Amino acid sequence: MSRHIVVGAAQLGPIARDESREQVVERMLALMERAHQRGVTLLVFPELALTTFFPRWFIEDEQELDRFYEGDMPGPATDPLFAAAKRLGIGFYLGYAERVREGSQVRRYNTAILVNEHGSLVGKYRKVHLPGHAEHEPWRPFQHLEKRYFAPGEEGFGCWEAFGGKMGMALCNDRRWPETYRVSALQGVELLMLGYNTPVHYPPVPQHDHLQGFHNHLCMQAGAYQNGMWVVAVAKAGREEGCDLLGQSCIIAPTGEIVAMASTLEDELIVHDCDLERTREIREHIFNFRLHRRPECYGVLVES
Ligand code: CDT
Repeated sequence: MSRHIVVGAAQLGPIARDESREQVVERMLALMERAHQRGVTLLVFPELALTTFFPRWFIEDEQELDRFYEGDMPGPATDPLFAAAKRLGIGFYLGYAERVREGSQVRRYNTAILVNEHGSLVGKYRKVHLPGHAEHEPWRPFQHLEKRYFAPGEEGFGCWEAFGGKMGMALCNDRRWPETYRVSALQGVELLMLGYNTPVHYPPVPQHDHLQGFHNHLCMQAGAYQNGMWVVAVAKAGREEGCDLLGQSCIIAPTGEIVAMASTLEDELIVHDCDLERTREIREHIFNFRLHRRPECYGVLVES
């Protein structure tokens, strides 16, 4: 028995600070069209896919900051993505900066949504692990102010039934944490989608810069294998406003093998025909949670 889903990873090259939503959406629509031609029914876009990676700047002017967030999803600029989903019969995962009014407060999240092949919202995920710092640190060549510009997601990791399988969502830094995969797998997730923006230079520990590509794949291949799930990881890549962002978007099988990988730092589509039944090769054997897990020995994981 097999359960196939043709998945595309739509890597984006750099987005300039003054690039409009319409310009970015145009690029995304071109990738959707190409994906459709290759039989893709689920297309994964990066984290904060609609704008430049703005946490690299300390922005004091609220109005200027708000330019990078979406109030409505879909809104006038993003509606064409939903229309294309419906027209082409292709669902998508999209990362964006979300601004919502909660009572009298404005809250901002680093968010991803899953939209189905009819253009309807399936689910929303708000980033759990926010990296970086909250205050301006002028010693850095560029900032990483996610802790300032976003509130951490409170709902945690979910599992959404769509595309004939069980889908999970995460965002960027989440991929480095084993809990992301395990909490998702325990809910039955068979395919985890995640978008990322990863600067090649890490100012606090620059001696690791040459390991960025290795660490990227290391954690995701381990997460895929140890939890028997497909992982679709999609970069915003290339030199963006003077900051180099890692590429190497990839699709990883439940065996931990990379089955497709981007080879440029530009807008690029990679595709793989994923059989969701392959999760069983791992889940019914080496990592059969029911037979072999010992949660009674793991208490410290949630107590500390
Ligand atoms: N976007 C994001 O989460 N980026 C981080 C950069 C390293 S921490 C400053 C990442 O984990 O790739």
